[in-house]
Amino acid sequence: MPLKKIIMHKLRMRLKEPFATSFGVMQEKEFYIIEVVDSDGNKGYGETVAFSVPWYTEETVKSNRDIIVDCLIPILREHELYHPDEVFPLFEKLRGNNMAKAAVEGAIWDLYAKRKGISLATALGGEKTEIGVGISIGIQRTVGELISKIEQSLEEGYKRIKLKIKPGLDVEILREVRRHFPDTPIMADANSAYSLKDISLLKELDDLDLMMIEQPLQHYDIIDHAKLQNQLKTPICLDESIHSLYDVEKAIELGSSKVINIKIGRVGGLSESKRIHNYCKKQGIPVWCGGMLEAGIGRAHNIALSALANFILPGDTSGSSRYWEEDIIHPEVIAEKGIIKVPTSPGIGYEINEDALRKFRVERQEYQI
Ligand code: OSB
Ligand code: MG
Repeated sequence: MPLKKIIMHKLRMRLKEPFATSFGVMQEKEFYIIEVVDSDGNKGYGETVAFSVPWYTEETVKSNRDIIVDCLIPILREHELYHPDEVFPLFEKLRGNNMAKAAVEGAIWDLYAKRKGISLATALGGEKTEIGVGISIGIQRTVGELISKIEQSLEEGYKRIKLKIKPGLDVEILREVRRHFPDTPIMADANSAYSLKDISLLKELDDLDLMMIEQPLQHYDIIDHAKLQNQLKTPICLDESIHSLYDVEKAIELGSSKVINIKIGRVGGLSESKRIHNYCKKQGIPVWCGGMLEAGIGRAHNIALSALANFILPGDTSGSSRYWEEDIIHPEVIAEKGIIKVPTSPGIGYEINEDALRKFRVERQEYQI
């Protein structure tokens, strides 16, 4: 693949409404669109998913930019690539910074698929033509507001409802929600807000018939999660604790997680996501694709990955209009009755909306390869 240059577009976009989790409230999203251009004029796109503040993992928008410019682009200058699977081992020499690595690798995957004239989903080995999706609802001010958000999401057809919880805003609220929606597939995501000291509270969640409880304990932990899983019927799903296939192997071996949330950025890219998917499939562990409040390019990558067979559970990739008045791709991602059609045109299958890109762009830098 004759890579010629990389263009980094820094964008700033405002969410339709604030998104509240146990770690904080987000209203604005800053990120980079990574555009890889080859000498034939083909273009591949990736999106950085770290937030401005390191409260989900240690990476930030700035660290993503610095690692890409100072470390990853120089590596690309030194190596010729034939297949995107070669990117992960090249970047593996550098510790961590998975979201920076994934954004660049994702752009190269898109470029590769476009050069081949196949969809990214097909390039990854995806078989599904459509994917089922759920929605993640942030912490609300009142239970009434939460109930109406859930009603609205169910009307829109989302296949499962994920609710963010934190200490003090958990069991009672979920009980109330369960009373209103006795049969709805509901899960809870704590974003690491609890510890084993909260075991009696966490056991109360076990009576609410939740699909799973996502990342209740410390953000790197797999030991305490195993202890907790031993005492719960409800499956635990790890999110923050999973940075690699290695982490998945150990978590499954220990019994820390019966379901895995795969986020492309968190695990360092699509190649590693694929390996995790394949391993979980062999182990009989269902996976789903998590989200990072992505704009259209990141969403498109999530959709392509979710076309792989073992993405059995609905993911967090809702339609573009979930977070954005206007997305940066054309067409926008549409979730109809909780279903997104996997694009069949080459690469990610969505075009950049150049007007929207210019509108939200606050910075543009080019780097020769
Ligand atoms: O834990 O999955 C998470 C959003 C930001 C940070 C972490 C998480 C989330 C979500 C929403 O749950 C995912 C999305 O809709 O993109
Ligand atoms: Mg989560």
